[in-house]
Amino acid sequence: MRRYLVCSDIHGFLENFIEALEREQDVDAILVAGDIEMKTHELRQAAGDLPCYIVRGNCDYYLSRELPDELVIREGSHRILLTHGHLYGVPRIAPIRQQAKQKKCDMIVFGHTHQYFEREIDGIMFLNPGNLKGRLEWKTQSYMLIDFNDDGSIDIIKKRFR
Ligand SMILES: [Mn+2]
Repeated sequence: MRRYLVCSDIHGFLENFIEALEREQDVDAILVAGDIEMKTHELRQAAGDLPCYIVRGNCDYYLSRELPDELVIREGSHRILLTHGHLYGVPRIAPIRQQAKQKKCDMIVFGHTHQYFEREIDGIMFLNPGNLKGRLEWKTQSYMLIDFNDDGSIDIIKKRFR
């Protein structure tokens, strides 16, 4: 089994990202679906040796040379489209689904809405981990774990951060 830690919309709250990582010890890779609002190297430094895939959100306009708008990540038989979602008008389903089909992806990880979401639609798994923005009292943050099992199945685990 390989476990991914998936988060989005950190909006400068590096300490929340670090804390989520500290809580999850058995992680093999990290996906960040944009709106980091910090320097890319700060995030990468916090991720340490773990593979860390980051895409750019609408609030990361100043990182256009460092971060791509989207990535396709292969894990076993799965192909994951990682993109913030604003370019496809999320939470609208159709445009981002079209892109996933074009890229032959069976999973989409996006953010932007700050709302946790997991649903299989038309054979594609739509996943939004919610947001890691804000301080203790906000109590709206979440992230997600994806377990890629050896038999090819996946398990999605919602993690409330506060
Ligand atoms: Mn956004």
